[in-house]
Amino acid sequence: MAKKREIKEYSTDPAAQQMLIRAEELGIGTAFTRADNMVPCNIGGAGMCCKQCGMGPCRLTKNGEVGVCGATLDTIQARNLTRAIAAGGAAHSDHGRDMAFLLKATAKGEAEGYSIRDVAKLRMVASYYDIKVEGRSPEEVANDLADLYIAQFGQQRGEVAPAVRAPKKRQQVWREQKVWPRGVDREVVEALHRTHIGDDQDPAHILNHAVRTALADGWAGSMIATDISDILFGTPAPLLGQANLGVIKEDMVNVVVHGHEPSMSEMLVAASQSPDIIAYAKAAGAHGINLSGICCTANEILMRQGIPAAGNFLHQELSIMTGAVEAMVVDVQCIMQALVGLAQNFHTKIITTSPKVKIKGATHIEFDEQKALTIAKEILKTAIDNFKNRESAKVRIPQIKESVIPGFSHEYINYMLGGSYRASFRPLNDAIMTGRIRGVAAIVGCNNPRSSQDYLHNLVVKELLKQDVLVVQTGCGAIAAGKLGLMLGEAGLSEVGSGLREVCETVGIPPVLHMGSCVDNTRILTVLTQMVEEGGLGDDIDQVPAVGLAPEWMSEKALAIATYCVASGAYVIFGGASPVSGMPDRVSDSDLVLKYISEGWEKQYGGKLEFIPDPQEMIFKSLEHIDKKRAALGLPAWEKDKFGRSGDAKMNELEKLPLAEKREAIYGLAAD
Ligand code: NFS
Repeated sequence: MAKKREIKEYSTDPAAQQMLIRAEELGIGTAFTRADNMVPCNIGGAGMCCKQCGMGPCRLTKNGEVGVCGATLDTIQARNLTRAIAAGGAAHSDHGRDMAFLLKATAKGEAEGYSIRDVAKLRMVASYYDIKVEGRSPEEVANDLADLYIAQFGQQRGEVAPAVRAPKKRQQVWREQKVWPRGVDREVVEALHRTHIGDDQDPAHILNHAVRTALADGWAGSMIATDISDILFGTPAPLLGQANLGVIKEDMVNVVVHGHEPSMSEMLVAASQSPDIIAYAKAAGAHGINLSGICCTANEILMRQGIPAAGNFLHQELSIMTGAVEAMVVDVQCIMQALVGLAQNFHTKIITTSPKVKIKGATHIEFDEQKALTIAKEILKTAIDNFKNRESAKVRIPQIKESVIPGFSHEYINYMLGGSYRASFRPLNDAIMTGRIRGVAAIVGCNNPRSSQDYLHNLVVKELLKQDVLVVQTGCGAIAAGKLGLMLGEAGLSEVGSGLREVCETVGIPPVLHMGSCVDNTRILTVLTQMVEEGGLGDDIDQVPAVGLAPEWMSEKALAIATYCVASGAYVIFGGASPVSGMPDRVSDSDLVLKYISEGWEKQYGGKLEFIPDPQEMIFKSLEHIDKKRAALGLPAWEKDKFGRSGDAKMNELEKLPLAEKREAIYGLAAD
């Protein structure tokens, strides 16, 4: 029986709560209420349903039961999980492919409005693959790099190139386990082939290919996407931005950009700043044009351009509910079909732009990189023309927003720790080795309306910060922390453990570092690799005191990310329900796959994937793992309040002393 939750159970975000009250007033359904009405299928949810052929679907709910073809439960679960990972990896990687084509077109001067903004990054990336950079123009280098990257998708044999950036020991593990991806498309196709009726029927063997497919995502498709986004749009560095629905402005034409690929959103940003578009908006009676983002597109333009984020995944419907959005422009991924129906209650136009994504009832203005700026202007003019249709009586914008400082690329972290001439991860490693920083947690991933929006994300973040764990974030998790004000230098520090606070104060960083979109989880792989290479924290990623968490996961992409992180050596904890939980209370051995991706993968890769719904247990297991890794490295056990006697805290204390004592303590000057 469906249970209707209270509004405060839907979301911990006060802006979201205001909009959900508004939705109730208007009688409009949202993902939150649909989640109440749609009780999830407990058989499919546990991975116990096979619908791979027309003899089924087969639901295996009794001991020893098999499908019509004889497939056992663990084979079915392995197939289901592998297909999800393949779909998630395909989504990221197809984004990477389009970026590679865009780089090629830009190098050849065929992409209107795009240029190579970060030549230093281009040269650095090219040098990983021995592409000649000396004496060549950026376009020549970019052309070669684009060719090499495009080839990673269709490569049939050998090893995908970007994975050579992993620690040497990790590369050996992949070779021994025979999971080094050959080519991105090949692994995805083979995942679909192997999981077809009557193919691979050894669960461990199927899951090994899931690993290879996920690695093709993390160490190729997604890594390519991140590299090229930085090359074309600039490697992120900290800047000031804002997050939450309060960024929507009543007196402006509001355009919300939602989806994933920066190729389109960056061009909309450029178009929105052009004088002719601003004049067009003013002529329509608005004060100007105001762009904001949802989901990973929000992260892309927030961290590079400071364009505000209207919110994360569950804010997509709520932003339209403000009644002040002239157009929501979408490209690919995480776009709810419900948007079109919802928008009909207001004047908002839903504009699809990708040749891959159309939604019935939406306006389709197809994006084409050869005429990108022209099309971006056309999209914005469509939004401006819609301004006159806004009904002011329907406008309710929650006046809630927070400042955020995003943009912590691995290049910037490196620079920030050592300056231009001594850029290095040494200070970070040293802080971990002394115990000022206990370990690192990457807290990433989606919102899921089955749990209270942002609750798990922010609870886990805040508790780990108290324990001196440095937090890095991407995706919708990053926006959750941003909305709460945890991504500002001073704002979060009052709640941070004394050792971590000391490091943050000394270096001048927030305790929660925004590292970008979900595709940018590859930046975390790079950081971990650089920490290993810096020395003192072991010789492979699985030895670093670090964990990855996705407390509110829901997408197949999240499963692909989890798997490539595990295969890179990380302990990954997901909140919510496991897609392969089985029903161990009713069907013995229905958790074989669940155990395999934890204990089995740990033996092979040193990393493991676990699903832990209880946040306190999530936190406990994270700390236990970090401490275990510290002990294995021979590092001192973490001690609460051992540090924190230097930095701002000490100076503040000294400031309170009488002048003579202060002179002595600070400057070593003897009292007169
Ligand atoms: Ni990631 Fe980004 Fe958000 Fe989840 Fe969707 S936007 S790619 S999948 S919901 S974090």
